[in-house]
Amino acid sequence: MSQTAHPFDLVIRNARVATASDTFDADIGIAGGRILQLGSGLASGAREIDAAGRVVTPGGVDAHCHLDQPMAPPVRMADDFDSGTRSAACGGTTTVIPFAAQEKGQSLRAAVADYHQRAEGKAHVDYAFHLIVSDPTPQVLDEELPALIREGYTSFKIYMTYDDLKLDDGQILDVLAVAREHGAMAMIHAENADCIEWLTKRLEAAGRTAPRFHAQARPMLVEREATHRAIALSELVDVPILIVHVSGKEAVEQIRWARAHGLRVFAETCPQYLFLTTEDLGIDDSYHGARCVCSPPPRDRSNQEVIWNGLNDGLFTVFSSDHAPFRYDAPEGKKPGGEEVAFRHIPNGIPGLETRLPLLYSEGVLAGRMSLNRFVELTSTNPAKAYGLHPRKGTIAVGSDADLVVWDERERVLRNADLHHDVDYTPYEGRMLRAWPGLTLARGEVVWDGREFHARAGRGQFLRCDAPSLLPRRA
Ligand code: DUC
Ligand code: ZN
Ligand code: ZN
Repeated sequence: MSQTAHPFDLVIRNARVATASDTFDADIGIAGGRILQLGSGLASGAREIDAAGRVVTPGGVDAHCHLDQPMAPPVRMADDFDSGTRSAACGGTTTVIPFAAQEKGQSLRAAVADYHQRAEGKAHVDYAFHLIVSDPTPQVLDEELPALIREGYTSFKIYMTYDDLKLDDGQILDVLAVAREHGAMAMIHAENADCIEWLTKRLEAAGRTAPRFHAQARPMLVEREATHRAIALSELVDVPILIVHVSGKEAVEQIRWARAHGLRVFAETCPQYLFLTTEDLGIDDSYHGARCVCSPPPRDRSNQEVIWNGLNDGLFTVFSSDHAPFRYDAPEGKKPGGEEVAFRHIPNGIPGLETRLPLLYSEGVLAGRMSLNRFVELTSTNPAKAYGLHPRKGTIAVGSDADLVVWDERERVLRNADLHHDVDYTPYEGRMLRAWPGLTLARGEVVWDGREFHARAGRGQFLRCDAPSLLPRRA
C-alpha cells in the first residue's frame, strides 16, 4: 500500500486566529512554508499541533532594530544576525529590518555589500534592510540610491542629529526628493543637533555628566522642533515621511497638526516610551542609568499616556523595538574602554527585540488597553505594509508565509537570564508579564517552542522589499 500523502506539512488546529482586521476560529494548513488553507476540519498534516483555542497572531515584523551595525571602536553592538534573530524568534518576531548604514565618505553600495556579508549564513528569521543615508553625494542621489530602491531597498533612515550621521536641511530636501521620485519610505530621526550640543556643553561645564543628564540634554523641545521641521521639509517636497521613535506629547502634537492639514506623516513609537521614564536614567549620579540611555530619552508618565492614546487612535502606524544592543558592564558597551564616561560618550540604545511583543501583548491586549487586532496591526501588518513586505509578511492569509505565533497566556517574571540576546541586561528586569510566545513558526518551521530555541543559522532569507503599500502609487 502506498504511503499516506498528507496534503499539509503542518496543520495548526483549533486556533483563535487574529489578524489586523478579524478574529476567527480556524485550522491553519501549511505547506512549503506558506499558508495553503484556512478553515475548519482541514485534512491531515505530516505534523499537527493543537492550539486548542489559543490566540495565534502573525509573526512580528520588527521594522526598527540595529544588528551588528559598525560603530567607532571600542564600541561594538552586542548582537549580530545570529544572536539578534535568535532573540527575535524567541520573542515572536519572524521578520527584522535592521539598517545598512553608510559611513560618511563611503558609497551606499559598499555599505549594503558589507551588511550582506554580516548577515550571510547567520539569520534564523527573514530579514530586509533599510538604508541609512549619511552622505548624500551626487553619486548617491543620482545613481546609487535610485538603483538600490529599484533592487528592493525601498526605505531609508535619515538623521537630524549625531555628528557622524546627521544631514542638514538642504541635504534632507535632496534625499526626500529621491524618495518622492522613486517611491521610497523616508524614516526620520527628529532631534535638533545644535540644541543638544549647546545643552550638553552647558551641562558639562556645570559638572553634570552622569547618565541622567542625557535626558536634560535632549528635552522634548528638541524633538518637537525637529519633528516640526521634518514635517515642513516633507511638505515642501510633497512626499510622505515616517517619524521614528516618537517619545511623547509635543512631537505627537506636531504629527496631529500635520495630519489635520492633510499631510501624510506616519509615526513610529517603541516600548521604552510606554514602559520607562526619565527616572530609569537615574535619580542620583549613579552609573546604573546608563542602561537606559537612548535617544530620544524616555519621558514621564503623562507622556506614556499620550503614547498609549496615539497607539489606540491611529496616530501611530508602527510599533518597533529600536533594539540597539550594548552590554552594560563591558568596554565595548556602556562603559567604553572600561570607563564610566560622561553621558555624551555613552552608546545610545537599549535592547528590546525579544520583549517588544510580550510587553505590548501583556500590558496592551491583556490589560485591556488595546484590542488584539490593533496589536497585530501595529506590530506586524502595518510594518509589513510600510516597508513593502505585505502580504507575504504581516498577516495570516492564504498564500502568506507561515510566520506565526501561538500565545501562551500565563504570568511570568521577565528575567534577562531567560532572554536570548547577547546583552547582559534588560531594562525590564523583574516585570510581571501576562503572556509569552508559546510557539514561533518561521515559514512553517518551529524556531521557538516556548522553552527551547531551535537554531538553524542561515535559514533566514534576505527579503527584497516592494514599493511600500502605504505610499501613493507613482505613475
Ligand atoms: N537612538 C537611535 O537613534 N538609534 C539607536 C538607539 C538610540 O537610542
Ligand atoms: Zn534614531
Ligand atoms: Zn534606531
